[in-house]
Amino acid sequence: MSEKTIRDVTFELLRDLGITTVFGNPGSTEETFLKDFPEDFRYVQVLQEASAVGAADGWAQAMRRPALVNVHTSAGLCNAMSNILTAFQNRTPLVITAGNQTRDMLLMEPWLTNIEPANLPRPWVKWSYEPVRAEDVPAAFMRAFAIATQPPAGPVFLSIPLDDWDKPATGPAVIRSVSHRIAPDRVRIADFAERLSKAKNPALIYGSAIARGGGWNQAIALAEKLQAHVFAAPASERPSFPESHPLYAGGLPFAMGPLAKRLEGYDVAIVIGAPIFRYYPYVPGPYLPDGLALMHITDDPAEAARAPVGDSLLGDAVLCLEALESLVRGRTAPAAAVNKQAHGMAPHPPAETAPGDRVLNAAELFRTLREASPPDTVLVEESPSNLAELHAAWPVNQPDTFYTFASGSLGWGLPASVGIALAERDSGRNRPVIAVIGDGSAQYSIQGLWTAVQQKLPILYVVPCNRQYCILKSFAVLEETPGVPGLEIPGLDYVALANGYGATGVHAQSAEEVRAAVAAALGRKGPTVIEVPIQPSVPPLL
Ligand SMILES: Cc1ncc(C[n+]2csc(CCOP(=O)(O)OP(=O)(O)O)c2C)c(N)n1
Repeated sequence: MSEKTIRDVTFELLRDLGITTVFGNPGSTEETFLKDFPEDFRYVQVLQEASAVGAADGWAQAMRRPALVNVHTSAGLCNAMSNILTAFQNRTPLVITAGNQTRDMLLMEPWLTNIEPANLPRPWVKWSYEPVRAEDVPAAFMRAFAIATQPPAGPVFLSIPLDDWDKPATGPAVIRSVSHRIAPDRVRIADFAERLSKAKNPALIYGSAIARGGGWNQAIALAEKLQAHVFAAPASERPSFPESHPLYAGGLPFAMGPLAKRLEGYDVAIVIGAPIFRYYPYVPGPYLPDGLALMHITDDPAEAARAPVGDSLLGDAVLCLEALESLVRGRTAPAAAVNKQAHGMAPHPPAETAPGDRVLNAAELFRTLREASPPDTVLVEESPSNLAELHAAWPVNQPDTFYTFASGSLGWGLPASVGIALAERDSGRNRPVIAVIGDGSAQYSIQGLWTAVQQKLPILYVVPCNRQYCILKSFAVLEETPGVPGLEIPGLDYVALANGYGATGVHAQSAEEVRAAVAAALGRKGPTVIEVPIQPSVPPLL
């Protein structure tokens, strides 16, 4: 027996693994873990668990490191679930922990018992576990870290009864390292390269795994060697290719029929680092146009198995790009000029407004925002109906300057931008962070603002206020479901909400007011929320 407690040994393990930041919201079942919190650790306090996981996700992505989150038994875990689901689809390595009741009482299920801790977060974690013995807690953390960081990366959950922490440890923790990238099968990648070399008109479909792996240069090199058009995979959460590059053809639509139509004329396509395919509305049609052969590279066997079409190869997106680039035969003839299309949604139709009562439309707002913000600004997006306008006004041309969520579960962007801004400061990059969050979306994890204030993070939140769930109105047109209640959201005052959390709240209506508000926000030490009314026109979904 060592003199050390389970807590001592676990904190030593975390320190050795480089995990010294804990995002959390505490309860009585976690105080035994947090007791005598070590001075070299940092506790990022968050007021609700969805925001804790969102902030940890943003930080982990922007730091390219796993993050630790501590939430309150089953209650906190339930609050956290929407953003755990998102972290799973974002492929973000998170170790999420919660306390549980005292082992002596668990059998009779006292207050706060997490009665099925391993089941509760499933299926949105890669692994969930409550150690059978207190002595197993440090090794369970090591296993959790290994699973979270190995491909495909993602969240894991550990439940720890509150009386485990002061028990004696059996010895020091065993630290291990694991690999983070899987190399492709050599024979199969050579075959994929040959198929690309022989193609008359190949298309490259790049997914977020390339961006996560830091593979922009490799992505450009393959496209230029092949002189192939590049599409962003539908509803990509991270761009993997410069959007102003002459070979960039835009984002693929997120529905079957339109996606297949967009790929007409290509004979070979390869999806690298994305699912086949991330659809949203059901628009029947073939998966692929006639005559198109599809290949798929992913580091996730389940994603490969799920694909309805295509031949797959397991491997890390960036290692595969490098291998393909060295194996393919280059083309000298330049690719045909691309007919570029904006991402996802169609643009808003022009709205009729009376002169004198002019509010900006989404396109005008985003153009103004882009002009008013520094070139290296990091943009976080959660503004469902305004995607086409945002991507048109704000082409992403530098790596790691755009983040959104892979899941469609609202409430990620606001807290994620807190983690991303914290990472900008921790990494010394110190780029400005602007988050465009719809007036509906901003409500799901609004208390993330408090953490931005407490951490003195100079995030600029821009809330385009159309006072409705606009995208659901677009959906209602497509699905032919008139008369749906609950699509208007009047009466929200984002200036008051911002001030209530200690942030600076500003109302801006004209382009000049937006420009002035952005300039003032960029000079502040803490967060600013700019509420901007926009025209409430409803765009077609596709
Ligand atoms: C957690 C969660 N709840 C509900 C929804 C359904 N939903 C999708 S978009 C949307 C409206 C978003 O409103 P807003 O942010 O104002 O964007 P807009 O559509 O008006 O551009 C809702 C409620 C969701 N996606 N996620």
